[in-house]
Amino acid sequence: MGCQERGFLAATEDGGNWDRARDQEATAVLIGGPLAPGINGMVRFKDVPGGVEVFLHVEGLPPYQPAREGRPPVGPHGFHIHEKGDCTVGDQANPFTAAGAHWNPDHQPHGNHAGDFPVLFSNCGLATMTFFTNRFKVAEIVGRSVIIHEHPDDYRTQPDGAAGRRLACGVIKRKE
Ligand SMILES: [Cu+2]
Repeated sequence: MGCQERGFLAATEDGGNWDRARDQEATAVLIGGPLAPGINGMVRFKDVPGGVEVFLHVEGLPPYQPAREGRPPVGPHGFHIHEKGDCTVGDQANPFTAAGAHWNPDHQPHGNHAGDFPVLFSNCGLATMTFFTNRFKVAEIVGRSVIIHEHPDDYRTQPDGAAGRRLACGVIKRKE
């Protein structure tokens, strides 16, 4: 969607005088699966003028490993919204496939999915990040999931950025 169609600039210049009654917040608790059981973290989504602010705090990410012998590096970690709010582990060797594909409501190529997010940089296992996206409002993502991947996202391989297996999953729930 275009910036003007979404009213992004107008909303920002408005200095925060938006419809507060409709603002929403959601959270997802990230829990590591069998490939990275030490991961735990929290993602918070907050409606702001023109889009959503996303806050992330996660600990227990695995140590960085450089690419070798044709294997991609471990970290920085691909991070996305996936379609389904189902963090069933399933296959221990290839967990969290129940979360489905990347959330991509407007049928964009990977790299421009509404659910494509910045990669996570681990600092001795800790990553914190705050960013803005104008691609959705909180109400659209409640009931979906966030996934942390083993490998970096290259933002061009279709349909998943070659980010590899799924290390952690969290269901996005409306904040009470
Ligand atoms: Cu993903």
